[in-house]
Amino acid sequence: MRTRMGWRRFLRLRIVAGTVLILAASISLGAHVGSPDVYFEGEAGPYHLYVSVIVPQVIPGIAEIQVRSSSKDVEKIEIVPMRLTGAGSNFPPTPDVAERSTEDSQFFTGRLWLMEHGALKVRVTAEGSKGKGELAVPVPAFAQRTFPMEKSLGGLLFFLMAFLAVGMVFIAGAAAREGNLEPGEAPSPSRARRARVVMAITAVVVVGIIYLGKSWWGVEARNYDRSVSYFKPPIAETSLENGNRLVIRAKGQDPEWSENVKMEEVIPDHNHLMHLFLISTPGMEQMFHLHPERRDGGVFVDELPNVPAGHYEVFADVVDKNGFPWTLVGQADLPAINGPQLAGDDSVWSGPALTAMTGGAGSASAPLADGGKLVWERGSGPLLANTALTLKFKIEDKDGQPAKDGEPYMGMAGHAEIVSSDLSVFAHIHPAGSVSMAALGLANSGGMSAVEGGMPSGMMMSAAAQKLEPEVTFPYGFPKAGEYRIFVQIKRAGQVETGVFDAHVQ
Ligand SMILES: [Cu+2]
Repeated sequence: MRTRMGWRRFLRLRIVAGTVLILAASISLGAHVGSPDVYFEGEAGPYHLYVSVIVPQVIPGIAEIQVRSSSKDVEKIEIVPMRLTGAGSNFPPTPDVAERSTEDSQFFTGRLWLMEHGALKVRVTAEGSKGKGELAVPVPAFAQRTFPMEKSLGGLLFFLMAFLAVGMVFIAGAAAREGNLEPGEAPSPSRARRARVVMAITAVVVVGIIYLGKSWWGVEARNYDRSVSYFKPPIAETSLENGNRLVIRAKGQDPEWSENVKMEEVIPDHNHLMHLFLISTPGMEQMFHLHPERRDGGVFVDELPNVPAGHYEVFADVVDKNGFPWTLVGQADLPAINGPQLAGDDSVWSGPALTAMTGGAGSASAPLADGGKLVWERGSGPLLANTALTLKFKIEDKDGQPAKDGEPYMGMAGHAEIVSSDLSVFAHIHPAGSVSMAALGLANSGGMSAVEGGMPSGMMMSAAAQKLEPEVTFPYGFPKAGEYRIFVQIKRAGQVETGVFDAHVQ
């Protein structure tokens, strides 16, 4: 009886220890590099919402959801996680009600368990005086790294294990020696001998169980490590052919990646299968935003334009068939290249090297190629890491007037690329936020099919349809403190223009 109690405690300990390992083990990246949280702005029916999803450090883990309504008439927000595509994307579990802030009635927060890796979405339902509205925010969920177990916790668990193991041996011995003695009877020498044999056998069994436990632990930990490397940014292997043809091959950091994620099956994301960024390092004086073509075998190629010789960091955005966004990362050492004129949606910027900025409020401005400028309205106070922000840029023409000749660039009012000086962060964001536009299309089409051109219906703007406002905004949160360069790209009168800002984030 006592032995069975010991067993149960031992098993419970193993379960506790296993849970601790799993919880301690994971974290998550995403569409971008080093920028896993999701910032999104969009319409839930009649309500305009800013949604932040702070992804968990572990999968399974808890995501924090923050929703801000721009109007006062939202009474209730419900949130629920679902798969982005396939079975399950149309059959949500019961949603959670987000808690309304007592200080700020337009702000709602909630916590959701994300149970699996991969392309998920959080469906947000808003209810208020104008009725009900709904939107879905794509969330790439994955493990980012493995935490080592804390030394003190490991020591405590080891002590408990040793205590239980030794205890079990003695309990078994005592049971064999004294288990069915009459009251007052002393154990005979033969019973004592039998007890020693039982203790020896128990010791062997206990050591065996501990060994099996360790193997199981090892398998779990290895699986976890594999999933961490699976979701690390895949490698963009680059080579140069025929003088100016850049060839890009994708290779996962885990062998299974290349089996699951096929470049032949990536889906278009705002008009292109791949958005390729070449950024000269370390100064970031050159930035190319190009759109390679896919060849047989899932290889991407780009006929490079004129490129100064130098070392370039390569970031290549693709979205897999399940709507999971990947940024391939690589390097290219390029000679001076003479290539064709830029065409289509391709663009280039060159300018001064990244400068270390001191934090500060107010506005900053960046010159545009036609003599106009972009003015960043930063508001008051320093830029804070891990804080939901709206990056707002006014567009002025060469006379200092609000620009009236703005046009959509690849269907949107603007594109921004945010790169940290140490290259550990790369994010390609839009006025809808840090979500992949292709994933956003899937999230809001019931996950049934890819959306035309990789844009959510209703968000694709035709160039002729309207002249844009002389301002562009991007919801975003910087993932950590440091120096950043922000490339803001807009289109005016048929020309893509890029304004560049350096920012210090605290
Ligand atoms: Cu873009």
